Amino acid sequence: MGSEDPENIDLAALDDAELVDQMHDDLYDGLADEIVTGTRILLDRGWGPEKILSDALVEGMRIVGVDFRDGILFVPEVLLSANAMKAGMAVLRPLLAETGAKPLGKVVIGTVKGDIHDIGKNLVGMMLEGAGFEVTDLGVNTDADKFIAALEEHKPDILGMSALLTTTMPYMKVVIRALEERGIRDDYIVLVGGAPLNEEFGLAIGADAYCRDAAVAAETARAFMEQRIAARA
Ligand code: B1M
Repeated sequence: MGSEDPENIDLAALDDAELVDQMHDDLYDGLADEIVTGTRILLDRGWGPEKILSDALVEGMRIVGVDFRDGILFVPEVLLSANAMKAGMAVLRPLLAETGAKPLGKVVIGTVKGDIHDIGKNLVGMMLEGAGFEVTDLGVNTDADKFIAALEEHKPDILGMSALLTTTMPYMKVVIRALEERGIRDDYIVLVGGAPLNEEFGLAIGADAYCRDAAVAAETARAFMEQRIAARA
């Protein structure tokens, strides 16, 4: 596959497994148009958005991550891959967010200070919208003041924080401490996630829960929200 000119490949002529493999290659090569086309073809073939996300896009990004770690890919190439991933996610977003129901609760989410990784956070936001939450996304490199200003403005039920770097994950504790100092920590359900975190870290910093992936984030948010609604009744 690698040596074939992607412009000469008729994606629609590939069977599902070949198309998913080709999409991994196209994500690796940062080909956003091809990722959009491949995503649309899989949707037309009846694939659900969650399956396309996990099998074609997230798995493709995992492969990129391995070669980034091993020094085979560098930041400019990985940025192109990230753009291609986002182009595919943009096609799926309205399908994942389709709910029609009254919002279950509100979420404010952001990637913490010093960290510009946003693909995972964006995915979590999409899945939360799909689970019926109204989501305010603060973007990347979010400091404690910005989180707190957003909590005051939007009055959410849940605060979500994302970190992808071992150097930025401790900043989550800084945000939680800032909430404690203001006496507002218990006003919010605090959920954290990101590849270098684990459950132990989540508990150690005083979050309510660590969420391994976007699906778990949506399930966890829903479970905490149901408890909160029951406690109000
Ligand atoms: Co970066 N990067 N990166 N990077 N990057 C990692 C994270 C790294 C593991 C790569 C590696 O070495 N293998 C490594 C971190 C090592 C470490 O800290 N231990 C790393 C590094 C070192 C860096 C730089 C320092 C590189 C450099 O400049 N020398 C630099 C840092 C920049 C900064 O932030 N200050 C950097 C830059 C970049 C790019 C800009 C090129 C690009 C980001 C583009 C973007 O996001 N717009 C990038 C990328 C793409 C990656 C990898 C390859 C992929 C991350 C990703 O999008 N994964 C990543 C390797 C990897 O993770 N394997 C890597 C797909 C995504 C769907 O998964 O983000 O884990 P993930 O999200 C999941 C879960 O974690 C969870 O749900 C998501 C969906 O299922 N989750 C949450 C995430 N957030 C959540 C929040 C929640 C709940 C669940 O709240 C409730």
